[in-house]
Amino acid sequence: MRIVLIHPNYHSGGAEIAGNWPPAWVAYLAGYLKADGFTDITFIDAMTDDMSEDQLRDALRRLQPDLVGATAITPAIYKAEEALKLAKEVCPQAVTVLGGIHGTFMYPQVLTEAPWIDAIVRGEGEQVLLDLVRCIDDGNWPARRHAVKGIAYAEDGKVVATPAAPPIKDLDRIKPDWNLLDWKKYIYIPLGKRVAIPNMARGCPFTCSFCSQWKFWRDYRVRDPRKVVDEIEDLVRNHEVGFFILADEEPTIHKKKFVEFCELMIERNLPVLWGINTRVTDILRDEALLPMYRKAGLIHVSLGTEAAAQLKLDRFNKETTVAQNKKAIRLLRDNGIVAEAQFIVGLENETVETLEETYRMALDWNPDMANWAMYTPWPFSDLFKELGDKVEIYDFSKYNFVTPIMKPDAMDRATLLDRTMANYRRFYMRKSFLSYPWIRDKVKRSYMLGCLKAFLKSGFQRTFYDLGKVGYWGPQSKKSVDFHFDETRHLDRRETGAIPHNAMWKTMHRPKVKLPAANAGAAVKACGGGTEQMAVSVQSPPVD
Ligand code: B12
Ligand code: SF4
Repeated sequence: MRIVLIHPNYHSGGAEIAGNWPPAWVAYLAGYLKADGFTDITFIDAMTDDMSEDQLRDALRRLQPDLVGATAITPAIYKAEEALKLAKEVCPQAVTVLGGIHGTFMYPQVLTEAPWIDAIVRGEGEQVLLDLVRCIDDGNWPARRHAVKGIAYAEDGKVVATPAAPPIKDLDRIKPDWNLLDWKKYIYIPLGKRVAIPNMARGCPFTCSFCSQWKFWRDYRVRDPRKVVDEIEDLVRNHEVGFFILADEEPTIHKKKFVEFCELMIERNLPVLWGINTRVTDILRDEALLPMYRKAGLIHVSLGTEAAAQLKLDRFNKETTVAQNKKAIRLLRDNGIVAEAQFIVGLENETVETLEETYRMALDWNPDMANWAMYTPWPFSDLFKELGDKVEIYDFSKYNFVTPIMKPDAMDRATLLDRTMANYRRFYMRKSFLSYPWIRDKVKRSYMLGCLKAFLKSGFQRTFYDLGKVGYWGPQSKKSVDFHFDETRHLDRRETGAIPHNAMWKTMHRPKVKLPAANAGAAVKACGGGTEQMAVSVQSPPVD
């Protein structure tokens, strides 16, 4: 049975400015299928290769697959739908399958607007895809598709969702196949080296209202660190990978396993640097361990410092959080680790003054890097429901952290973009002249200058924040900025076929505990979560 997996050709000027990144989903799915004997798998990276529709069509015509699978995060959904439409046209006999976060929750809408998609795999993909492939291979598709857990499909004009598949308990059963990727394409610009995205843990015990990752994976699970380090050794030795980020939501939550991971990295002494996203509180908790983390190769930590403050300014004691954020940044920097502060901006209560405040905070905390992401209301997040009709744009292709989806009450979207760019300009101008060139630590200095190079490249190419696409050339161009929203796209909350649908979907989380506003603050975590949520989760992971 021939399987083709496609990463759709979607681009947006955020994380991509740092280089071409390899897709982890392909390696993990392919490895799982291959272990069961389904070895005829080809991967088409239409994104990295910037493939036109004709090129994709030709490739599919040549391959004549039996199954075509595409991935989709929310902003890539239309590109994924188009890729599968094209697959259906060229190979009508092939079963077309969509996976990834958007279809997991939005399958009623997706199956309605893209009827050429035969099945949507909901949630964690490995076991569900394997079951689906077996069903096809046994000649039982579509007659017995209802027996495949964790999929959705359309039948006689109705959307059918089979019961959710249980999360894979032992993640070590998944042996990724990294050989499927053409490694020379994936270069991380700051270091000029090949980059990988291995996955140690899945899920998150927190339940932040603006995030949906905790819902997606449902259960927090972590792999045996030794197996992860083996995988990294393979990536370094056999694929010349020189930098990686962990795909994990929160890699440091399970302290014991994270420490073991770092110790093993030190033991193997691999020529590789790496980065993570994590929480301020974990950095504070691990203060004494930071030199060891750095020795293990950890060079870059991105912190969700201001997310909660922007989202719920009135719900927590900002002083505590500000102090914690500042301290975590200082600790990282003192230990030679690049500290990146993440700010989420652009909610309806954003003003020119609050944006300015984030800039002042960035100066005060003095991280090595700062990032102002536009708030993006994932339609399956809790906050989306709270926002109600304040969300006016349903063109999901712009749900990408760089386009202002919400219009703040006090300013237009172009002003929001302009003030955000002003923060970037001022922050990085200072860093370029007063900081990066003077860093004593050679490794960190060259890393920071490499990051600057990536920024400058995307600035010249006008890909940063999609500035070229929207026509932004500085404050004077504000009036002519056009975000090109497709306003024909809509989500009718009353229409059951269009609203996010969570039938038979259970997470390990119990309902959130509503804390009184006065004491909510002390417990707030970097990404906006809080210890109150940890306390009530059914199976909180060990945090010793
Ligand atoms: C690595 C990463 C990237 C890499 C992507 C590399 C690549 N080529 O894939 C880079 C840095 C380029 C990137 C960029 C962006 N990213 Co990103 N990224 C991540 C991150 C950290 C990990 C994703 C990952 O690899 N996970 C591990 C794999 C194994 O999981 P997975 O992809 O979900 O795949 C599993 C299932 O979804 C399913 N599955 C997935 N695809 C398919 C396909 C089929 C056929 C099947 C059957 C199953 C299936 O099976 C897989 C195995 O279980 C996540 C956050 C997180 N911690 O998850 C954000 C995340 C995915 N990114 C996000 C966003 C928004 C973006 C950007 C738009 C931001 C920006 N403007 O820069 C861009 C878009 C880039 C683009 N052109 O598509 C959001 C998406 C949210 C949403 N609802 O859509 C996330 C969740 C972050 C967040 N905080 O919300 N990103
Ligand atoms: S801590 Fe919050 S923002 Fe971070 S992954 Fe978990 S739920 Fe999402």
